[in-house]
Amino acid sequence: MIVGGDGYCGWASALHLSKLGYEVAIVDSLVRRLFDEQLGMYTLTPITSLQKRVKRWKEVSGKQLAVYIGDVCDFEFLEDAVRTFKPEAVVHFGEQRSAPYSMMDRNRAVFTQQNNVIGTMNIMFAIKEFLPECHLVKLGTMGEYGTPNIDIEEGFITITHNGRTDTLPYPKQASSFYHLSKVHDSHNIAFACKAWGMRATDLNQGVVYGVHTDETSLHEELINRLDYDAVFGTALNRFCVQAAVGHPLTIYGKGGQTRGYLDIRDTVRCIELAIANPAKLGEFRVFNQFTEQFSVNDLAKLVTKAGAKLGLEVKATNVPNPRVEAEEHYYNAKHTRLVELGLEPHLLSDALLDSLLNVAVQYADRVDMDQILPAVSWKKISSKPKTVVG
Ligand code: NAD
Ligand code: USQ
Repeated sequence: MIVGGDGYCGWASALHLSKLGYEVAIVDSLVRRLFDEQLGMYTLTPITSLQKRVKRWKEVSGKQLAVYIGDVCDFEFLEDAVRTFKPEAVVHFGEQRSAPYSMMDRNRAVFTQQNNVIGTMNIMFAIKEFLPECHLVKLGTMGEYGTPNIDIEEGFITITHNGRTDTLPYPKQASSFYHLSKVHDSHNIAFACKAWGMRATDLNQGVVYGVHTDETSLHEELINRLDYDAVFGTALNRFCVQAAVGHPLTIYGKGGQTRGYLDIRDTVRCIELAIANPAKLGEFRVFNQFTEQFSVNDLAKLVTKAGAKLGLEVKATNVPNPRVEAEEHYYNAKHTRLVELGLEPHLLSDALLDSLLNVAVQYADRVDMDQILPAVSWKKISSKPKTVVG
């Protein structure tokens, strides 16, 4: 059961698992499409309705995806979906996932934490009551750890303090109300594993880039979303679109911000590996799900070089950082557990940058230049609703 299966990571994962022969259900409230409407921001790629996507997948692959449209914060809806479909694993992508969205105003900050924390708790309760053997695979984020001045471990760190030693959850220093919602989720899930014997894998995913996977490339109606706006667009995807339309690359502040990144083709493979190798009953596992780390300046250089090869003259600009975050810092995060399970990373290559830039060029006429510069400030967030229109 893929919760959030109409979204960027969820759609690609649902098709990948379906192709592998898993029986797959998509659960989604379609709230993400509503945010796009409300903010007047649209994916670069023209995605079709979930109904059309599912029909096309049946025609292309012969495989049927079950679909449950509803909100996982509504327990009655979730209970019905879980009792009908009886999943062996629930992959939970279904959250409000934008840091800037969560920092727009009080309303959206509260919505983000309510939607994410309660949705996850409902899934935990549904598993406990109806399917206690079911494996919860939960999408967390590398941003739960922040940017500490020591190496980041995979979930836990062994500390010796006043002569005694223990292995403890790695300290969390999230830097938006969105990233904090993931911290709260992780704590709730860890507790449920301990208290109820639930099995769970928390995938602390880095920033995802790319658009095509083997399955979404099979037909234009299966195309995935590619966000480039300043609210939902993420760094490398944004830079490729900016390069394609001749907008200077928007480096926030000094550009030394370093994060873990991965190709969407590796996201789907990581989900496959987590499901095929489930946690034990009572176990709370944490995997850091990324393949390489880059600073924003590194990404800008790579995109500038790749753009030049395609004849694009790419410039970069340092815009005042709308976020509160370290702009120069140490960063060294472990990411071995998924590789140990068999992940063979698609490292960021010229070929991928070429293909992403080409997709951006192909759909360049869909780009709304007004959505590129950031308009959400971490410091200026207030209780007054931000209407954004105009
Ligand atoms: P997305 O916004 O494209 O998709 C999320 C989907 O979940 C949407 O289709 C939305 O309608 C649905 N949803 C949200 N709340 C719901 C609810 N209460 N009930 C049912 N459906 C709901 O996001 P994405 O980029 O695919 O991210 C998926 C997950 O992966 C998120 O949890 C995100 O935090 C995590 N993640 C994403 C990235 C990234 O770079 N995109 C990186 C790390 C982690
Ligand atoms: N950044 C720029 N310029 C831009 C966009 C971003 O310099 O035009 C910088 C940001 O300031 C930040 C870094 O790039 O330092 C990453 O920002 P991002 O918007 O690409 O990613 P982030 O806000 O962290 O969120 C994304 C997803 C989120 C996921 C997270 C993984 O939206 O769902 O949890 O990546 S991680 O970053 O590892 O926490």
